[in-house]
Amino acid sequence: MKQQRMKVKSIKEPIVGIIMGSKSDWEVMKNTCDIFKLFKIKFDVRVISAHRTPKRLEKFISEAEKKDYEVIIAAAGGAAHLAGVTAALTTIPVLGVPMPSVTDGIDSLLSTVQMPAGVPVATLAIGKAGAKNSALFAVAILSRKYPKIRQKLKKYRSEFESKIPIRPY
Ligand code: RP5
Repeated sequence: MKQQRMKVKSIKEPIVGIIMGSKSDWEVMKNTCDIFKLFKIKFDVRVISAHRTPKRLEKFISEAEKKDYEVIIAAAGGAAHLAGVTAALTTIPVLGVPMPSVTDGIDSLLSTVQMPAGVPVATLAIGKAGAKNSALFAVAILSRKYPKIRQKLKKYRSEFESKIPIRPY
């Protein structure tokens, strides 16, 4: 049987979409963007709310499908349904980042993580750690397809390890 060659597209165009429910989420979510900048991975970042701007969400998802995004990161706080609704509208993998809120983000975490079986959202930690890890998780996904990203991720991990002190004082 003839082997099919997998077409790996060039990564000059964004392959990651980052959406957040409010401008007030930016302080946390800029940490996600900083990681992608470090890896020189292009992304598209927007304020989109599942309940405040549902039409904007539909439009974004249809563009993401057309542009063949490989991952979408969705951050929201409170009764956080943005990641779940996004996952319902596309088969592009969705990573959810719960934003800090009036209950320290516990409401956001539970709203994002507790997806009933069938439409998954891979949920990261609340706040800054989740924001950074969402990007690193996306980088890990992309690294399976793009060898340059894989090399950079390995370098990043080894530098990360070398910065951890041996003693706490
Ligand atoms: C959510 O409501 C947003 O994701 C944000 O975390 C939270 C509060 O939004 P603002 O009232 O600050 O706009 O939809």
